Amino acid sequence: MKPFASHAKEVANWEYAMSLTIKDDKMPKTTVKGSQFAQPLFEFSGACAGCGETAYMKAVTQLYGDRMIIANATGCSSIWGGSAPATPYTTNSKGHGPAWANSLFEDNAEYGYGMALGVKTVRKQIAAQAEVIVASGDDKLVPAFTAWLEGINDADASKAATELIRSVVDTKSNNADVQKALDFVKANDEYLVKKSVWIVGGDGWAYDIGYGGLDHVLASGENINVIVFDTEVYSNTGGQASKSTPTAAVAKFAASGMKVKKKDLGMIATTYGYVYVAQVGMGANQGQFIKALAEAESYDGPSLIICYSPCIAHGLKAGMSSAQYRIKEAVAAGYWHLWRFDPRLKNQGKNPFILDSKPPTASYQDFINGESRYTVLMSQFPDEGERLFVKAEEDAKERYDSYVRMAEMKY
Ligand SMILES: Cc1ncc(C[n+]2csc(CCOP(=O)(O)OP(=O)(O)O)c2C)c(N)n1
Ligand code: SF4
Repeated sequence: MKPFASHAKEVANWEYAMSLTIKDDKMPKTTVKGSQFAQPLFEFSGACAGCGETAYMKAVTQLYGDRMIIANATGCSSIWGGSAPATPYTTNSKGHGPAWANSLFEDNAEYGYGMALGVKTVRKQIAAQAEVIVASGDDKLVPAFTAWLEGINDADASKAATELIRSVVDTKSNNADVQKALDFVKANDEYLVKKSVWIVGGDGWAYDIGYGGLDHVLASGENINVIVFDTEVYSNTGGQASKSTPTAAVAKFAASGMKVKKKDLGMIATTYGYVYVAQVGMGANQGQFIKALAEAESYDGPSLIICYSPCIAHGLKAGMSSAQYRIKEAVAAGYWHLWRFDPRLKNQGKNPFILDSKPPTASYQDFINGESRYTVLMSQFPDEGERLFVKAEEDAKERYDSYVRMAEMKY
């Protein structure tokens, strides 16, 4: 933090920057480069500097923010995402931006599921009214409503058709049923564009306390997207161990190091066969992350993306400014693995599991020695540290080997 006066000269630069227009139509947003020309509808969050969680959310809003609905589990993401009276979520020049809400820690998946079902129900009702309008044969109305019905589940097509509908929806009709239908469409205008529902939260929510609900919602087959910011601890309440905390890491309730292996939430979700799952690490492979986002969002079913998120609770020796670089090192050391499971590939006779991580090229032990959540164990309980550091590496290798086996399966 610096006194405002020392930054006053930046006001003119800010004003100039704000006068520039967004140029997001030069290349597809689903590429790394294209995504970064799009306007983030998430800015100025209250997270710790370098927080691994927020960078993911910023990118999601660049791709889908103008039609996003977010159900946020309690945790850091509900604090940096909604530190009243301000919110980092914002709108574009058309006034469109994410709709955001936070219910409880324990019911967030169900909360987002309800939102998805609610949106689906209203859109079905609009579709029924649109059919009445099309059946009337009214030349002025039919093209717009036909276009909307045809593109109802396509984001770009529904956006274009929504503009057409808005240009004719105030037409007065002598047909009472058509007039009633037009009134209904106008009253529910905000649901015309296809929505993108995102259920987000931390590992304490997803792996532990909200897991029953998350499992229920993934099993439902509904078209929802889930993002888990995996900091491997309950960050917001000061770093308690969750089922995501890896062997040997020291956390509250695991003061002499976590004794058991990290839960593989992603692999559990793949057992349904119809859930899209990805494990990503932005700093290790931005392309893989953006690809996973686009695949998850376009999948007409449940999707789960687990994002490795460095946190102040990790005690990075290189400091939080190295957070993205640490993700890269985590993947190189075989500490974190990148993969995707796309059920659509099965229909093409292909293996749905794609291992994006290469075999480790760096030392696992060097990696964990870069974080005080591990080194504190060695200094306080050296014997236990020796044992658990070896086990931690074995556990990570066992996990990677299970992915290799999945990737080699014949379909
Ligand atoms: C049922 C319930 N238990 C505990 C809490 C307290 N609580 C609020 S946020 C939080 C930690 C969240 O951790 P995580 O889901 O990992 O998210 P992070 O903060 O790491 O992003 C806890 C324990 C709560 N709000 N509700
Ligand atoms: S405690 Fe961790 S997850 Fe929470 S805002 Fe800070 S860096 Fe991010």
